[in-house]
Amino acid sequence: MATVVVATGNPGKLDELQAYLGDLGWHLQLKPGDLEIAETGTTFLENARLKASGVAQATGHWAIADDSGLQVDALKGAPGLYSARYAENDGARIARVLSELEGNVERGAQFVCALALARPDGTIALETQGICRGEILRAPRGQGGFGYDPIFYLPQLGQSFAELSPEQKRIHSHRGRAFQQLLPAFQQIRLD
Ligand code: ITT
Repeated sequence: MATVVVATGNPGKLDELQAYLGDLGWHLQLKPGDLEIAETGTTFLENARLKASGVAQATGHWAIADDSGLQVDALKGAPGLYSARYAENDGARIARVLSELEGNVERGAQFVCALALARPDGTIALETQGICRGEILRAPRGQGGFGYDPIFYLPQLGQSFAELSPEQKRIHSHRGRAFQQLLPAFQQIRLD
């Protein structure tokens, strides 16, 4: 069975990616800890392609990468591509978004997830993007998930991403949606 390297260093993302990919019967391998691919793209898709290609070429295996982030309407799409670099840790990143939105009644936001699957030679076999719209809360809620999940609220469910079960997050989230789009192609693809 061909190996697919999950090209992320983010443990929260890794958990979700492994859960989504688990049913495919692929042999999953973690990205080497010291392998860092520069995210120099200008879009989520470009960065997902760069990470998947770079890890595939460096390891000689198929690789799947996710580039994702939070875009806040009132902050003109920030933190966007810089979501991981917006502050030092998750708590500080959440605090920065909340303080930048303080007193602002416009709370609309979306999470975006780009996924790319690269062949061992680095060429891209599959790619897609999923979006989930919601609102930024005034204070964190919930213990689950990772990253900005405690401040991202889904009005139709009345819960933040951090209050959802992993199954609910899979149905509604940007990453879950991207996976749902690629699932038929994942099931068809021959990894050799
Ligand atoms: P890799 O590049 O190694 O995968 P990263 O954390 O640097 O890890 P990104 O550059 O794609 O990944 O940054 C995405 C950031 O967006 C991530 O660090 C989170 O802060 C945030 N993010 C993405 N998806 C999220 C989700 O489902 N819930 C909460 N925050 C999320």
